[in-house]
Amino acid sequence: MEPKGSRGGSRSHNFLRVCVALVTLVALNGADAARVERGTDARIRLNTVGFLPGHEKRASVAVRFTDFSLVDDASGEVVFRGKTTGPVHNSDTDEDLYIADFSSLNRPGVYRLEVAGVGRSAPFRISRDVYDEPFRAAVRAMYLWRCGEAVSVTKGGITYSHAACHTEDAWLDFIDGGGHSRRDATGGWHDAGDYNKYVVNAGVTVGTMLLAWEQFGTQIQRAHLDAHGAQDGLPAYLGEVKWETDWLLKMQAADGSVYHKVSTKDFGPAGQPEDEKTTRYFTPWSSAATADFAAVTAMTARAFASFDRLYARRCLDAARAAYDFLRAHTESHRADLKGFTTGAYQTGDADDRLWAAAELWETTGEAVYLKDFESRAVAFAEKFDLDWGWGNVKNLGMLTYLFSKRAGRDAVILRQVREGLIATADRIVDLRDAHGYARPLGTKYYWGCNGGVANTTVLLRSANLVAPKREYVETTLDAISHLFGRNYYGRSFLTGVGEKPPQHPHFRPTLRQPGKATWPGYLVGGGWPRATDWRDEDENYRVNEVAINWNAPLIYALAGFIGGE
Ligand code: 9MR
Ligand code: ZN
Repeated sequence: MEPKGSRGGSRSHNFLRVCVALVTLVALNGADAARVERGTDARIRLNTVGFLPGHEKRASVAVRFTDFSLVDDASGEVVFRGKTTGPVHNSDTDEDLYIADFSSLNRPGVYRLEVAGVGRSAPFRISRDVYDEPFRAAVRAMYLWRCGEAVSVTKGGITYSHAACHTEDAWLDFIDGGGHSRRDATGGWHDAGDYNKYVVNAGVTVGTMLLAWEQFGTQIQRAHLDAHGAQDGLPAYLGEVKWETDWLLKMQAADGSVYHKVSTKDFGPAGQPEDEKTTRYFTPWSSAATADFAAVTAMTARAFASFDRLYARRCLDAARAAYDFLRAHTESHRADLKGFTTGAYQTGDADDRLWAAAELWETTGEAVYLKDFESRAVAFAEKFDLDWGWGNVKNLGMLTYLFSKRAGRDAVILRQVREGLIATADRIVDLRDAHGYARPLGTKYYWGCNGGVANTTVLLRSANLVAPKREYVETTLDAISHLFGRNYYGRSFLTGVGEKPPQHPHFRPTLRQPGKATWPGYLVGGGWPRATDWRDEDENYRVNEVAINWNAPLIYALAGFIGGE
C-alpha cells in the first residue's frame, strides 16, 4: 500500500514497500508478477492517453473495492480521493465493474489512479492538448498509407517508410473492351492491412474526413499537422484528403460510372508495398461505388472551393457525370468481381444514392437533387442508424441535408431528420450509460467494431450541433476513452498511442517480420464475435487489422477536441 501523499516515501516506508512487493511476487503466478513488475494493474482500466480539463473522467475497475485516489505521477502527491460506485455488471465481458469518477480533478498533469490493495493504473495526462498528438498520429497514418509515392516519417528515432509502390496501377483486362492495356490509377491510400484500393471504402473514409473538416475546420487548422499534404496555400489536412480524391477521379470511366476497385486477384504476401509486383486490375463498376464517388467529389468541390477553384470545378463536373450515369441506370448494380478474392465491399445502393443527392444539392443548390434526396429520404423509416459504416452511408446524406443553409427543404422531412438524429444520439447515450466501460455501441461486436465505436461520435457531435447537450460531448469522449484503454483489455487500440497499444497489427509492411517497429497511428478492428476475442496477433486479420475507414472516424472524434475545444 502506498503511503498517502508521498511516493518517494521515507526509508522505512520504502523498506515496507520492498517487503510487500516480495511477498506479493512470491504469492502471484507469472502473469500477475509481470503486472506488478510493470507497476500498473491491468484491472484498472481507463483512457491511458488522458482527459480534458472540464470534462468527465472515469475508470472501470474489474475488482471489488471502494476507496481510490489520484496521484501525481511525478511528485507522488495525492491530489484526489474518492469512492467507487457500482458494480455494473457487464454482460459482454461477464465482469462486475466498479466505477471511479474523478471528473472534478482538472489540474493539468500526469497522474495514476491508485486503488488500495489492488495497484495503480497506467499513467495518463490531464491537459487541454491531450488529443492533439493522437489526432496527428491518425492523420500521419493516412499519409503513410499513400500508394504510388515514397513516404517517410521519423518518430522517436525510428523511420517508417516505403518506396513508390504500385506504379503500374492498373490493368484493364476485366473491363469490357479494355484488353490487356493500362490506364492510370496510381495514387490514393492503400485500404487497410492489404494494399488494394476500393472506391466504396474510400468514399465513406473521405466523406467522414470532410465532415470533420466542415464541422471542426477551425480546430483542425490549429493541429500543427506534418506538412506532407500542404501545397499552394492548401491546409495540410485537405492536402492529405486530396491524395485520395485525386485517385478517386482516376476511377471514373468516360460514361460517368466508377470502377469498383483496383486490386490484385488475391491478397498479396507480407512485405513492403513496393515489393508487391503482382498485376493489379480495375474491376467493373458498381452503382454503390458510383454514388459514393458522386457524394465525395461533390463534397470535395465545396471544401476546395476557396483554395483551388479549378479543382473544385473538376470535382463537381465528375460528381454530376456520376450522378447522371446513375439516373440512367436505376438498378442497384453490384460489381462483377469474378476472378477476385480480395475485399468485396458489395452493398445495396439506396443509401449511397441518397448521399449523392444530398451532397450534389448542397454543393449546387439545384432543385433536381433536392427532389431526388427527399423522395429517397421518405423511403427510409429510420432516418439514422446508430451503427453504420461503409455498407450504410445514409447518415452522411441525412446530416448534409440537416445542416444545409439552403432554402427549399420540406418542413416535415426536415423535422423527421432532426428528430431522428436526436433520438439516435439519445439512444447512444443510453447504451453508454448501461455499459461498464461506457462503450457507446453497447454490446454489439463485429468485424471492425472499433470503427463502429468511433462512428457513433459523428452522430453525437452532430446532434450536439443541432440540440446542444452535455451528454453528447461527454459520450463522444467516452468513445475515445474506450478506444484508448477503458476496455476489457485495459489497452489502447491505436498503435503507438497510450498504454500497451497493439504491437502486431495485421498490416503488410510489418506482417510476419518480428522485430520491425509497429507503425504508429492505426486503429485496429477490435474483438468479435465476443467482446473478449481481440488478440494482438498479426495473422488475425479479423480482429487486428487496420483500415482507412476506421481511422477516419477516429480522426473525426479527435478533431472536435483539438486544443481542448
Ligand atoms: O471492414 C470490412 C468488414 O465490414 C467485412 O465484414 C470484411 C469481410 O468482407 O471486410 C472488411 O474489410 C476488409 C476488406 O474487405 C479488405 N481490406 C481490409 C478490410 C478490413 O479488414
Ligand atoms: Zn501502393
